[in-house]
Amino acid sequence: MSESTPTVQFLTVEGEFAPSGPAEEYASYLEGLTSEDLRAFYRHMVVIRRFDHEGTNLQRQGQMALWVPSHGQEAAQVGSASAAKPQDHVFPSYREHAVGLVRGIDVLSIVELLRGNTHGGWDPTDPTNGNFHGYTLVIGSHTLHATGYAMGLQRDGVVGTGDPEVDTAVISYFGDGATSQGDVSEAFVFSASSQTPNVFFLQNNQWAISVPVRVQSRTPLYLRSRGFGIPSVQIDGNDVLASFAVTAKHLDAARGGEGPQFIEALTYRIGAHTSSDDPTKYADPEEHAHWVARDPILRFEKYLRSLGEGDDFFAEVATEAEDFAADIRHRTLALTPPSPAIMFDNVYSEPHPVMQEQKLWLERYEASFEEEKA
Ligand SMILES: Cc1ncc(C[n+]2csc(CCOP(=O)(O)OP(=O)(O)O)c2C)c(N)n1
Ligand SMILES: [Mg+2]
Repeated sequence: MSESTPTVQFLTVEGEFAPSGPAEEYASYLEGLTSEDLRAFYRHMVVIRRFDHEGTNLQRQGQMALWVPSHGQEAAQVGSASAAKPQDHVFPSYREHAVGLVRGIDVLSIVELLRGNTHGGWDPTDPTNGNFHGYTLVIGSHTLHATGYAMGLQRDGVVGTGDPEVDTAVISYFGDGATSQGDVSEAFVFSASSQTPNVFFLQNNQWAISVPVRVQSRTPLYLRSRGFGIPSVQIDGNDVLASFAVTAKHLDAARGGEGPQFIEALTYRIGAHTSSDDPTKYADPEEHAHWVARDPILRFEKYLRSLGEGDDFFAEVATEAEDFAADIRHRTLALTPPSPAIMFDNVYSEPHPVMQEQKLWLERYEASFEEEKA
């Protein structure tokens, strides 16, 4: 990895293929991509953006308590997630809708989680969920979970065997604000000490709610891991090819037993932090416009057109995204509230007398309303 600052970029803002920064170190990872892979990158980015807008709409219509937008971060997420192998494990924070889509979860379960219908959303141990672990709202805490999981993989003997079907890595996603948390520093310490197969993927979207990144760090964030002995690289996070190639290479290194790796993807949170936030109170409209001009989807569309992709394909994807959003809306409106009694079910792994007592109390309490009516 390069010691100098240049950011890895393959696609310019205008969608031209012009590798810059230490891009050459990663170029071979693009060679295996087929035109079907490139179309899938585009399709995933467009579908998840439409899903994200539907999420905001549904929250505004009272269908969810909260929505966490991902608009603007599609290339960072789709590129990196597409670089992971099926056996790899993924530890997201709470904005990684596109990563979940690529890993194969039914993203309706994100809606169910934010609606309060479920406590966890999806079961990460279910093989159909792509080793996509639960969303984590406690900032940075899951970098420790990811490190612990990677230490477990070492003990299972599935790191550095040289067998591409066996070797496994862990990728964790977190934000610029999270790098100020002690948990992330602790994860770096344990990961570097044990040389675990972790890729730490930072989406620097320039904001931690209303706190801009410049207030949180005097140095570029990709430099932070180096003091812990973790090599790092900064990429243009709005370039899906950079995100794919760089993550693919560093996941390979992690699986191969070369220890932890850190990637800082420069991107931007185009929307609000959550549906409870109003960025017009603190965000600079000029900065916003600067990043809108660097939109990851438009850039990739220009690139695909330059390769000969025509209107039919883009129209087909637009229709697919509309249908996807309509299906999410339809299934959200069909959700029924769960029984309040399920809140006791997974507090402990085994039945517990205090939980049992509280569950019975709630049942009697609920039944008292029926008695009142009778
Ligand atoms: C330990 C902890 N402290 C504070 C919060 C409140 N909080 C929620 S999101 C957030 C900002 C996180 O910013 P960043 O890591 O950049 O991620 P982003 O939301 O930008 O994706 C904060 C401080 C929290 N959820 N957990
Ligand atoms: Mg942030």
